[in-house]
Amino acid sequence: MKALVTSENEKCSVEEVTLDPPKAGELKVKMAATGVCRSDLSVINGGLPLPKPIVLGHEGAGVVTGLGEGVTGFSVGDHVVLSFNPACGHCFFCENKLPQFCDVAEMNGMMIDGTARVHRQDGSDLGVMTFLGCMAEEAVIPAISAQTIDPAIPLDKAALVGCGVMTGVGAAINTARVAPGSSVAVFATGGIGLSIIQGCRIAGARQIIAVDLADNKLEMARHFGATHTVNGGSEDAVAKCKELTGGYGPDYTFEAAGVPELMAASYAAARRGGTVTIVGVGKLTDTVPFSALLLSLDGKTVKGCYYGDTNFRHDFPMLLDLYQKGKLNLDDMVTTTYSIDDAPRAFEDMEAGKNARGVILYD
Ligand code: CXF
Ligand code: ZN
Repeated sequence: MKALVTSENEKCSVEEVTLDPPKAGELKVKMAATGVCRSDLSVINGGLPLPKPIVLGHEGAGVVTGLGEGVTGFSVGDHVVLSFNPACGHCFFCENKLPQFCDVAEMNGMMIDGTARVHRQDGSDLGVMTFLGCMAEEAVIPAISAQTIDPAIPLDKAALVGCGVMTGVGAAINTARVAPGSSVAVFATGGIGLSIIQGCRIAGARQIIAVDLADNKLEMARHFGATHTVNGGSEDAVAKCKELTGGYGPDYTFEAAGVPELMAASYAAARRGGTVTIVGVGKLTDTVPFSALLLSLDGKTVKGCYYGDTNFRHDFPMLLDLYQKGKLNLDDMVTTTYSIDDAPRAFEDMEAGKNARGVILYD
């Protein structure tokens, strides 16, 4: 089968690889669609330090074509959305209702049992991103990383729920718990930021301020529910957020780019007692300075957000139900589709800021 692989000396390329059958507790999935996320790019450029060579892809949906020994709750033909974090149900985090942090195994490119299912033509092992490696025609994945969905839902839209949409909408409704009638500001309006905006809209926010440097992104932000837009290149975004909220600042602010200066701006913009949610995935060595005085005096809450604090078994079907009811717009999130052969171009388009989401489709 074909898979998109990144190696030590090259960005990424499509390779012909072999895939083992599923072992105990695993599923084989014929991929229908895989979203292209900034974290895939981070694996390529080393920002996310996963061992290479590795098959990219962690935001996907497809159809179950095989079951490993002992798998229950899935059948061949089931439509599934993949989660980039497994949920074993038994570890410390799963038992404490924090399945987004399930640590059943180390995320090091191998499967949960420490071995590989994907191999190069010479027989050598290939890792897979987040136990999935779903930028490939087929994937063998842990059953505890999959959720069945209503087969009526188009898989190219369902795929987005596997990372970007879950992360963004979850940041608004699970992490920040945006209240109806509130004011929010979203700093950076790529795929995650647009999903945060949608989450805030669904939660009933009254005022949604989108901040970005690119006017095309701000236009998209309006389309998905922003009530105000601020171009941070030509305006002082923090001052503008305050001006638009009676001088106080929004009740909730979100950072969605992983950039320290934007994290500081989202902290500065929030009103006293407000909630600042950091969703962007920055660099391990980057730091954000806070005033030691104002941290106390302004009483703001700073929350980190991983995977929209999701319990994916509950949240994937919930988001897709919102989609089916016309409340969550996934259709317009998919702005360009690519064949697997064309997938490297999706990363060029991402760096050029062209897409809300690019999606790879398979035959
Ligand atoms: C990432 C977070 C770190 C592991 C891979 C996925 N999240 C979203 O893109
Ligand atoms: Zn992602």
